Amino acid sequence: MNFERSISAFARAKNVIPGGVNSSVRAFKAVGGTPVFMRSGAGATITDVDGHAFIDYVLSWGPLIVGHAHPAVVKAIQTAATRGSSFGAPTEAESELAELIVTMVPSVEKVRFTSSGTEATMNAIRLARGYTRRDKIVKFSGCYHGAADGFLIAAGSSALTLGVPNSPGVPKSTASDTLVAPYNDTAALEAIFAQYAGEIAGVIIEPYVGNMGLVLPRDGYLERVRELCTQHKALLIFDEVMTGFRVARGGVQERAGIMPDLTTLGKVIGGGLPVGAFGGRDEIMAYLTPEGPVFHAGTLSGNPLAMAAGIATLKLVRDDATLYDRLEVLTKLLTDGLRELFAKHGVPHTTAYAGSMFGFFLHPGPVTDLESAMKSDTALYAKFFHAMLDRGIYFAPSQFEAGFVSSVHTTRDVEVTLAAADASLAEILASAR
Ligand code: KE4
Repeated sequence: MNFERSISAFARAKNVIPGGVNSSVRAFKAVGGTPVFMRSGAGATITDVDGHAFIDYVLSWGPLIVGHAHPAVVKAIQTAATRGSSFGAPTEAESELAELIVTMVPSVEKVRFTSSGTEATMNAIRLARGYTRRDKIVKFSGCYHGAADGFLIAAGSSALTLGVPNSPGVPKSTASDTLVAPYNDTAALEAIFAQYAGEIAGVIIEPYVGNMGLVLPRDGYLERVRELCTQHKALLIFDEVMTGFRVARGGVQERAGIMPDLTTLGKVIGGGLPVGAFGGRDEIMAYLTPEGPVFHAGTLSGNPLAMAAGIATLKLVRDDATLYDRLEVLTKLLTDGLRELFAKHGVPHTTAYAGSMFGFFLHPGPVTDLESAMKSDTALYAKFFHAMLDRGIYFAPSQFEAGFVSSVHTTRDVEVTLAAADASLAEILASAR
């Protein structure tokens, strides 16, 4: 494929934007080459500035569960825009989206909106600290909770890809209040609670991890995390920014039947526009200003256009009774097909899927945490990514990300994807001989 317009667009961008991108993972550092500049999306397809169309499994890193430019979402945004874009005053749209979330997410009784997932997790942590009057937070290596200082310790996603899981610029004083344990390791978490009993305000976890690649919890792991938080009166925070409305209508907490104390959300609830949210039991959320003492604010929190896109998306999710069954069937078809092809071509691999999320590592596995995820053959992943891109398939430009399927992906899309994967693997392995 000829990417000449992306190449010139990238050169232009780098004149005025550091690295030419506004979010690091987009820079293709993990896979090499020039980042593809996109022009439009429609349904399951995304088209770049050179006119190449791709079947899109990135879906803006998760938000587009009903695909690009869904007519109901576009109409909702257009209608809202004719009434003005922002008021800095409460609107009924915020209550409507909040009601949809409260109805569908089991543990959430009250919810506050922000403009990104990072803001949601930042504020959830402040709320946990204010509510418990404790300072320490536990996170898990390889999990990513956004670009706030306290999370950039052993962080996943592009922090991991770019080799800065502990970013410069984070003060030691901040890092000292973030404790890190390996995911899927109950003994390590038990040891942290034993050492810091009474100091831990909260444990924030991606219940299914999407930011190491997709890594699922061992049986009983999340239940033990819940028990330890209850025992030590620390708040359990499910960071469902990625898994919310993705692995089930009510996220992991519905699928696993585990109730966190706080939940952070984003991506799907904005339907592609900037929205984050944090929510939980009323008695905890009541600690937020102006009722309580824990401060929260945001100029564009609850923005009318973003609310309109989120409402339209969540109504589609709410009213489509078979959506999650269909998503799981299609995602399983894709994941099983990839596994068979990796085996056919003798490529070491392990795969996983849950709801409409999927992932694979080019390593025999099992992959249960960051240490095992890091054993994946990232050089081979980069070759596979580009071979698939050349065949019109857009996978995540990093091994340490998850893939996503939408309600408008079809069995035909999966067949085309698997045929491209077969040809890509054959090409890569032939050139390696
Ligand atoms: P944002 O601030 O990017 O909206 O959300 C941060 C965040 C919080 N929690 C989880 C579980 C997340 O996955 C994210 C953001 N996810 C990445 C994808 N791995 C966003 C892509 C990017 O950084 O550009």
